[in-house]
Amino acid sequence: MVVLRGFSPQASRPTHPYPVAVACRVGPILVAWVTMNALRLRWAVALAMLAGLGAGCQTSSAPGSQDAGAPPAVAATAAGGATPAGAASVRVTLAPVAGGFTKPLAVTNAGDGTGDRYVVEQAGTVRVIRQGALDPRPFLTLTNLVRSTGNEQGLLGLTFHPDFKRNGLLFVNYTDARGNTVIARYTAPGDRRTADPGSAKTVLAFDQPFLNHNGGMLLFGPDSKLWIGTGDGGGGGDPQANSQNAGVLLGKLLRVDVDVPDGPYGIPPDNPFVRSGTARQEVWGTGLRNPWRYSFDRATGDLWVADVGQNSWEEVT
Ligand SMILES: [Ca+2]
Repeated sequence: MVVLRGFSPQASRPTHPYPVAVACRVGPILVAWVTMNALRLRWAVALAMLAGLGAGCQTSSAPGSQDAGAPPAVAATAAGGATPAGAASVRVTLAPVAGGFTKPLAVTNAGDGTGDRYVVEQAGTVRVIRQGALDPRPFLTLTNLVRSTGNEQGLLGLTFHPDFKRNGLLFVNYTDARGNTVIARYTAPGDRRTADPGSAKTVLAFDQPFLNHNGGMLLFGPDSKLWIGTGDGGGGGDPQANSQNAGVLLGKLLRVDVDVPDGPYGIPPDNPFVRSGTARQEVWGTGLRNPWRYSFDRATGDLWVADVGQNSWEEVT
């Protein structure tokens, strides 16, 4: 995990060098309230738990992935085995909220004040928990577009426009029938209770050289820009050296502006590579392997990134 301070377009400076070993399997528990005393550890562990729910922590058949599942427990340890400051006071409570899902890998809300929670199923369905009960009617079904045969493929990310209540816009990230990445915008018309599968507008699409490391996270930052996490393309050990190559979209955090009148997105003028002659201007951060989940700290704006490790460690850096 990498912590990026203040989301300014400067080189990141890791400030919390302690890995967090977390549950990679939480059994039937899908949605859990995580209550801890330390604000930042709360986010770190919550993020890492989501990472564990998804492809990054599953035992993978993909080449180069040896991210075997860990026991269903949460603990925090520092590099070298020491306990990080504050970890002793961490308390975690898990409670089942809803069940009956198939390969759920993300849960989010629309920021619309309803309290509804949206659950992403890997095969391509978005379900909704309304007032504590699972709505039998899917919010969005994309199973006809999504390929999820690979362990790390599928409908991998969902986020709602900050002004969703007014404009009904949401964004998804999935691997298509050919295994390539598609980021698309959909609209939930009217009462917003379902999204229209015919409303798709492709925002960004790019090829995937291997089945694994497809990233998939989407999130609007406090800057109202869309942050897109991309894996290094896969294969194990980044054989194409994509992650450090700012000229490609793989192995990156991307930052784009979807609130533009022309085209699917614009480039924020303060992106770090806008004046580079060789880098992709969408790129905000390089050197990532498979940033499966990330979140902005609501108190500080810090960006926490869970970047799936190669073999031995899932890290907080
Ligand atoms: Ca891939």
